[in-house]
Amino acid sequence: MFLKPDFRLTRRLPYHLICAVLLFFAVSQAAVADELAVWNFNDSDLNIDHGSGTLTSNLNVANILFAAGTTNNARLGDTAGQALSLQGGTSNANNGRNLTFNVSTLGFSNIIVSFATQGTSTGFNSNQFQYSLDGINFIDFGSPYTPATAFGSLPLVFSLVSIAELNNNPNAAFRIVFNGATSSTGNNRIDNIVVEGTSASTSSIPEPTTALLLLSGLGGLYKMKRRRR
Ligand SMILES: [Ca+2]
Ligand SMILES: [Ca+2]
Repeated sequence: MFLKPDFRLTRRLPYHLICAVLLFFAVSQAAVADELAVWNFNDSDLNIDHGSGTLTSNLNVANILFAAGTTNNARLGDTAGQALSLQGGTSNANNGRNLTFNVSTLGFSNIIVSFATQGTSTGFNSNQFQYSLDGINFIDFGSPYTPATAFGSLPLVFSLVSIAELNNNPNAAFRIVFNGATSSTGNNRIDNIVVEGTSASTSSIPEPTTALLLLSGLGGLYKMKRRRR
């Protein structure tokens, strides 16, 4: 004996529910963030690995090194590979110096910066994240952070969604100012720096009128189907 699917059940599905599901998918699509810039350091350099942007540092060049990385915050299938490793330097000369990344956010909003980090006991233990609207003047964002002793599985996340001036800004820039190192070889590792945002093309949640049109259109289709029966 064969089991027959009960199509009556499908017919009874209220079209409101179908519309709600369709709208849910439309809005979900809107929430998808795109990576504007990713540095995975797997090729042991400061050149960007996905997207576009520039990364510079005023630490002594001898103290800008690379060491084993992590998959924490890795994107687009990146492997752990290498991570950036920044040392305090002779006489802790690198305290107060920084890592700066310039990333145009043209066409994007809801900017979020994240990265994985870890530090040794004598490495930089008081680091300030900053952002810039003009690429020249930097503004503290949040309190200084102390890196964990291991990368772990959760990245540091700085949500700049509330800073509207960072949206669609060709001069947007971000900076980590390092402080608190107490030995020349004390260090912080950083891996998988990601700048992401919502693109203009996917950020448009249907306006009420559009949603209404969608609903009435689907309603019409449903009625036509019913009349045919
Ligand atoms: Ca890496
Ligand atoms: Ca690279």
